[in-house]
Amino acid sequence: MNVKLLILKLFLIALFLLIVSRGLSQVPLASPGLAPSLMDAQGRLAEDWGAVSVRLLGEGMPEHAEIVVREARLDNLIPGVEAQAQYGSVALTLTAFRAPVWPSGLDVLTVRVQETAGREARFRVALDLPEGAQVASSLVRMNGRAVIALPESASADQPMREWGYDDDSTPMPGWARPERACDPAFRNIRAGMNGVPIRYRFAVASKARFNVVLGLCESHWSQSGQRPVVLKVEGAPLQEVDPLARWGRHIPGALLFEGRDENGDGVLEVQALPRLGAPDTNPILNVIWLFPPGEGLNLDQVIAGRLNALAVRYVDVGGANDQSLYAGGRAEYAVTLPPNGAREWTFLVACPGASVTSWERSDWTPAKLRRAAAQVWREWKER
Ligand SMILES: [Ca+2]
Ligand SMILES: [Ca+2]
Repeated sequence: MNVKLLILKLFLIALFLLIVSRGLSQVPLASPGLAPSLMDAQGRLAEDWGAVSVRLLGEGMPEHAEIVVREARLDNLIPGVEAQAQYGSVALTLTAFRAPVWPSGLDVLTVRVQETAGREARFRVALDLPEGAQVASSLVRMNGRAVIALPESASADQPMREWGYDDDSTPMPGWARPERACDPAFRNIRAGMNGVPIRYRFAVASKARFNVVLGLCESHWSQSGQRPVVLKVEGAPLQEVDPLARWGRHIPGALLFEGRDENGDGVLEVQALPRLGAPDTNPILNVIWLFPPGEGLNLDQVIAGRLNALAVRYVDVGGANDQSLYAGGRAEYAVTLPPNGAREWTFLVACPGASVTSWERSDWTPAKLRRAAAQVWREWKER
């Protein structure tokens, strides 16, 4: 075989593969000295807290539109990413770059829609959000961390689960080190850092009664009096416990509450709250059991995990079966575009290790952020 022809063929194959792989590859978002995030080939902006993507919904809109993601050089200088999709007569363009905001930067995502067929278009712009994300008026939060700043308040289409945490507490798997045989769920906790309450909500029959058992194991403090926790189960008297005074360090303990959906709203609320004025006001909680009502529940057996099969709910707080009350949801904007009209929104997205501030509470504007990014890259190039 002709060697030159073979080389030419191999070259063409390599070139083809390079083009294909570039066309399909993810694009990083970076700023000098900061950890990058990326937009993947499906147009999802992937961060350490999850991924956010944008699509258009509405009557006459296709269910799915092919999205083309490519590297972009904004203002001929800032490395960024641009993604485009066509939904019927509406073109969707996403542009993203990393802004060098102290200390970890933030990703700036601009969503632009343009009507292209010369007729009015009505649809919804939807931000698809990961599990546990909660849409508030100016922010989307994830386990208490502000992860997206919304340019205007969005309507939320957010399915709720039968039960889950509904708070800003932090999961800490493996935090507790129980020194006695006990249910493995004692090892994982949620903690209400900065004194935020830990709150769970369970869908129940209206006015229903339960034996609620809350499991605790303190593995940080070595003396009592540091972290008393106030435990509140709907329908039952409040109980305050200092796990060290009551059981000791690394010793799993449990408290029984005769809970009841007192206000009849079909939800049983369970909370662990800080004891105000205590040296440590970060409440912790290790395990929740909901048992049918009645006498004679043996707490030692509960702690040992031998009665889990009898429980209506068994929650390894901060562990494997823990879940947010909020399933993955969407933040939506209803839009009407006049013929050939366009609109755009700019979102601030938390990148690895950072959180965002709402637009209202920061001095940034999209233009200022872009100027700051351009300046950093100009200086970087000059070096
Ligand atoms: Ca209730
Ligand atoms: Ca747990």
